Amino acid sequence: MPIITGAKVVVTCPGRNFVTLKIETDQGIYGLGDATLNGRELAVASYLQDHVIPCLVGRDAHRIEDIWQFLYRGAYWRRGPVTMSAIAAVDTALWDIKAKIAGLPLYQLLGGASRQGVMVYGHANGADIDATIDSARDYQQQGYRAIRLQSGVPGLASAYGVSKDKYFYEPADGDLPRENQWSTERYLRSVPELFERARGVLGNDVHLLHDAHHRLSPIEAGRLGRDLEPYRPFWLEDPTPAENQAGFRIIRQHTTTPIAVGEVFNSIWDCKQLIEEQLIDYIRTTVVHAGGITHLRRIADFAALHDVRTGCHGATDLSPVCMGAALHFDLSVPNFGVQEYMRHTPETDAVFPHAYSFADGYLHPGEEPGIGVDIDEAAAAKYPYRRAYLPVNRLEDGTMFNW
Ligand code: CS2
Ligand code: MG
Repeated sequence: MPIITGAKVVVTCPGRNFVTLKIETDQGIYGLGDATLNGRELAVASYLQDHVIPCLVGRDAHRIEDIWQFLYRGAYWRRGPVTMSAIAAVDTALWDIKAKIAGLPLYQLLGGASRQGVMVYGHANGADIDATIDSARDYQQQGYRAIRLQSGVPGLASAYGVSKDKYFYEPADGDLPRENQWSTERYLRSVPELFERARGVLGNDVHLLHDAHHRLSPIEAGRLGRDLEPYRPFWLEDPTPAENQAGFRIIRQHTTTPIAVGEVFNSIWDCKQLIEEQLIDYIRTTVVHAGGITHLRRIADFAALHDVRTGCHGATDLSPVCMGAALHFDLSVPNFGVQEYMRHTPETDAVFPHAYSFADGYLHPGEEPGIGVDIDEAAAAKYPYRRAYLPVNRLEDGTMFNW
């Protein structure tokens, strides 16, 4: 059995911060886990370095479930994004080790492939509707079968998901939180026009998605969902903050537009009511923030009982280590829906060489043993941590709001 001999936390910033856990064993085989929590990276790095790693040394790396339970129950202070990201990193690294020792790509240990590839969605965005549709046509020409549309809002200086760069979207960009201004009324007027014009240009054979990014009330979300129904969106994401899971009953009363929620969730308990009352159609939890492969499989199986499919988060602030692990999960999970795919920059890809590849609108994790992602520690060392925050939002009257 492979004994854990040590572990290290690698913090690097090739354009944005990433936190990676590397667990080493007495068989010379190591595993990687993503531990990146955008805007709070050092909290997870310390949780791992100062509290988790001392407990790992000497343990049997094959005992993934036992170590998961030890870290979850043994923390006493259960759940939360920091704790569950740390547990996720350990879990992912141990699955990486197990698969490497077995000489198999991780998906083979999760039940084998359930599909030939993982359908992904790209991020079309622009300062206005015309620019957003141009961006969407670019993604369609690249072969994407699913495209998210995020456009600037007339009268607002900024809106969620609109990137300064053509392809790479990174929201955490200030060494103190940048203050944006928001108007739900302006936003609600602009999205139906975006979708009407996009459908007219892109046609009906491409899935179109949209992220409301926690900014509506349930009744506003019901109205937007109903306004978008003629354009058949694949999903409306994060329509309203999801602490109040019962609030989604109001959305369901007003629209058949599919709902996707969960990228900020970190355990099955955050989404239990949403799933069992079928208040959502896609669960967005992902490997790095929801306790790793082990817990994500539990969430997916619970979702499958209630006709809810997966739609894992895959933003640039989730490292290629998370993307690689997620793709093995996606390839195998029976109730797969779609995988988000915000491409990383060339600098990031150089720090994290990986086996996954894109073709014809699908990603595939590759056939390398393990998760098929590595870290070049010499390259990582070239990019020291740089504090960065996600923006905050205020309404036009100055009221603090949701970003
Ligand atoms: C977004 C993310 O990808 C998404 O759906 O909600 O870009 C999110 O804003 C970032 O991951 C926050 O760090
Ligand atoms: Mg989102």
